[in-house]
Amino acid sequence: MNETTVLDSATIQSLLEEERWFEASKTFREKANTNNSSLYDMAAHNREEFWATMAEGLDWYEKWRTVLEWNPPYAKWFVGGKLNASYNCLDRHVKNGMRNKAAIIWEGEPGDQRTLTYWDMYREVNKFANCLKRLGVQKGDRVAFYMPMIPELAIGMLACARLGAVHSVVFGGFSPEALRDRINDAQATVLVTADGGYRRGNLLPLKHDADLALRETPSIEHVIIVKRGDFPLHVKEGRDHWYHRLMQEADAYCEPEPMEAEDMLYILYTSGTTGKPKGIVHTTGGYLTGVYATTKYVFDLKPEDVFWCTADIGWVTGHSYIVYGPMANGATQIMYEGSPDWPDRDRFWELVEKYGVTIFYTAPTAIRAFMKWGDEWPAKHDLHTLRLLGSVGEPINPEAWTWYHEYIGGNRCPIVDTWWQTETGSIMITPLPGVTRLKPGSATIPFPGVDADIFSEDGTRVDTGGGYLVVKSPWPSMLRGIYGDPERFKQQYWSKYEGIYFTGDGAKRDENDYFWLLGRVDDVMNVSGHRISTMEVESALVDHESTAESAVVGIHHDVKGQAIAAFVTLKEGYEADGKLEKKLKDHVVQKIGVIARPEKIIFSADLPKTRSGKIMRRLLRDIAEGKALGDTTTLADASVVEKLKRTYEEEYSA
Ligand code: 7RM
Repeated sequence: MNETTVLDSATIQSLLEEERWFEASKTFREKANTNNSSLYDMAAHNREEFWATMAEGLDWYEKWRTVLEWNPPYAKWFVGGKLNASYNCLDRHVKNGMRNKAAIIWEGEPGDQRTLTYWDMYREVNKFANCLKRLGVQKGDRVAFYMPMIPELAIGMLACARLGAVHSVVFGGFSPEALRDRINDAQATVLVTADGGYRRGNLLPLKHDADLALRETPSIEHVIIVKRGDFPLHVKEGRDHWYHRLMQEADAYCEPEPMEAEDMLYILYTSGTTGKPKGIVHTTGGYLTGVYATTKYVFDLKPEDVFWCTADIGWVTGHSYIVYGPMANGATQIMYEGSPDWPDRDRFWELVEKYGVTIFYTAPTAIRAFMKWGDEWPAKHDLHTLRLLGSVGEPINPEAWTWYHEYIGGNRCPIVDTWWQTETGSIMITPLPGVTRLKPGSATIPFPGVDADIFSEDGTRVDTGGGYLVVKSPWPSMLRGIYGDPERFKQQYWSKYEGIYFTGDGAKRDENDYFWLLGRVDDVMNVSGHRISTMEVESALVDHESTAESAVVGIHHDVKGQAIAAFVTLKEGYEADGKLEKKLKDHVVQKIGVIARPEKIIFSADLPKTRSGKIMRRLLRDIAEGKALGDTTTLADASVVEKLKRTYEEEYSA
């Protein structure tokens, strides 16, 4: 790594350079689902034909007439085609000799276990679809879910898909207000919840919280309660139904509804920068094609694999890479209810060993926590079954990448750093592990058929260096809109460049045409006219032996416009003092250059994160500029930022 690049205030400067290459072993490449350039070549030759070939991996009742109709910003894929997502995830496997293959190996936080085969899932989904039907749910109706990580969540979603009902899953850690707003926006008629769930040994009283939301959700006619534990709750006669009671009386088979490819499959809310959450809309044929193809080729998924995506199903990662992608591929997977540090910091590695996990997909925030906790936790377990690792959710800095590669992957497993969004539906920029050589910290190149590019402010292509990440052509799993808000859809994603999807992320392209994600463009700092990405300064800090995690923000500075403030979480055993502060500043200067020297370093035991684990720099900016805190409702733990604010004020008011 060294200092680079000329200054260009129109784009984002890229200052860090990573020079190491990694490649999958010869055996891995020989056995990989794809190990040459054929998919890239096919897509480069004819993108639509490539996606049509991918769609042929699904079962269709009727084949499409037209692959793509594109009226920017509205795309229709596989027009005229008919299919059912639940059929593709279940029936076809049951019919093809996989009836007794494990679909979901589930473990609860307290240690309880269940294994559901494809036949079990098929039977449960059919019955639950009949329960929903009996309560009046029809094609197109919205069904909300507010659930812990238990198999019934996947069962419920697939039951909706079977009927053609639209699911809207609200993460179980959200507040009653957040649930209420999302139910009302979608006008859901049924809510599926549970008595509760376990998190770090505590009980999440889901039905109790749902009841608070239900005071102000007039569209809800029925509530279904799954019994997870023995959590006290109130049952409202007529409205509330126990899942197990309904299931006792349900018929065993429910004919899957043949859906138009463009019929809605689900809505998933994602919090935008301003207040009101956006209901991202995904449809059936294109979405399923995207998640099916990426699961198969990015994760190199084989029938014998044990796949574990650690995300909660309440996020898009769980929708695409627990429910639809792996199940459309007939995968065997692990589903775990709880947190990685309960009862101890090796819970994940215990599970990997116990179930012989072969493919492990998690987020950088988790990897940095593992680093902070120390190598001794994974070292207690035999992780030799792992053959492929994945990362998603934030840029993974080279230091964390290297740690993951060595201590979890035993220097043996390729790492797929997968860039995508709720809006993109499936993975967009990623290595194919049997084909693409890896550089730690780079998500490498676009998946075949994905027309991603980097633009400068005026819409010209950035050949090498930093700019805005865009997608120039439609792709099958792209969002079809924001539920009930076409104006916001256009404004948010399609107004920066005509007919081109704007991701909101910054990225740079290196001399090998590799993409490096630089974080949200709203977070980019401007120091003396130089646009510097948060990610690169954070990477330089985490590169220091003492630092586990960091978040940097630009704060007002009379002379420079902005100065850099860095929040730093130290690894176990390091002391926060003035000496270390100076060392860290010098380290950034040495790695990047004097331009990136942080003005302030603020040591903090925790950083404010969203409930899906992404650092919220906006709030750190408020703290460092001494302002009142902005909206904190999407935080995982609001006390972190309150505490940080108090410490900061004490320190800097003196
Ligand atoms: C899957 C998911 C989307 C935002 C996205 C980025 C960031 C996600 C990566 C990443 C760098 C990655 N959906 N992001 N993956 N940044 N490298 N591999 O996270 O809708 O919740 O978030 O997450 O900023 O725009 S999401």
